[in-house]
Amino acid sequence: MKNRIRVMHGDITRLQVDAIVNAANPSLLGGGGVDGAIHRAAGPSLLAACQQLHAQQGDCPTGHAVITQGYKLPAKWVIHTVGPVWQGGEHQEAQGLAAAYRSSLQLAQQYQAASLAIPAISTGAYGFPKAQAATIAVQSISAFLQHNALPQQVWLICFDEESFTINQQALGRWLAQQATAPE
Ligand code: AR6
Repeated sequence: MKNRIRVMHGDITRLQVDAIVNAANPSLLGGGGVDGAIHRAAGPSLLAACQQLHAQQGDCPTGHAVITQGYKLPAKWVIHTVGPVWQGGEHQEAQGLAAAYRSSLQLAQQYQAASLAIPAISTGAYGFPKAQAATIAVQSISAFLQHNALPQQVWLICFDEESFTINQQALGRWLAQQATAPE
């Protein structure tokens, strides 16, 4: 179990995994940050697929996720989730972020993705404090993996050095807690 979550420094668009998660917005029509990078790397077919999903389903609410192909990306699938916008912490932001991780993992499992890469959802333009977000990410992912065989491997991908350190620390704390927890 403990080796099934790893923190990695890098660009999510370059990873040879079954599925990557996009930190999207409710319109699903692209944006800046990791969303912009994924759309650029995947090519225009991704936007067309997202437009079609949006036309069918409307806005994607916070904490929900939808899936498309990866098109020109090395990843086969892109799971688009919407994290919460940080509004001070009293607006269910923690629950929304946990739900975004959970929904993404559920779709990965449904599409039989053995390997999944997830960015630090909501910690860029959406302003979620990075340390709190990292703790929620590790807890949400581990809770899911405890009850599910797929995905086998989850990578938390950090684009900047600060996020990398913070997420490594959060994973380290969680592993230490597991080591001392009673059976
Ligand atoms: N690979 C991995 N992580 C990345 C990459 C990359 N190529 N590029 C940026 N990040 P953000 P949010 C990191 O702002 O806070 C968009 O406009 C980045 O350093 O991409 O959920 C959407 O359309 C940060 O740690 O997503 C929405 O409108 C993390 O990804 C809004 O931004 C998330 O930052 C979503 O905001």
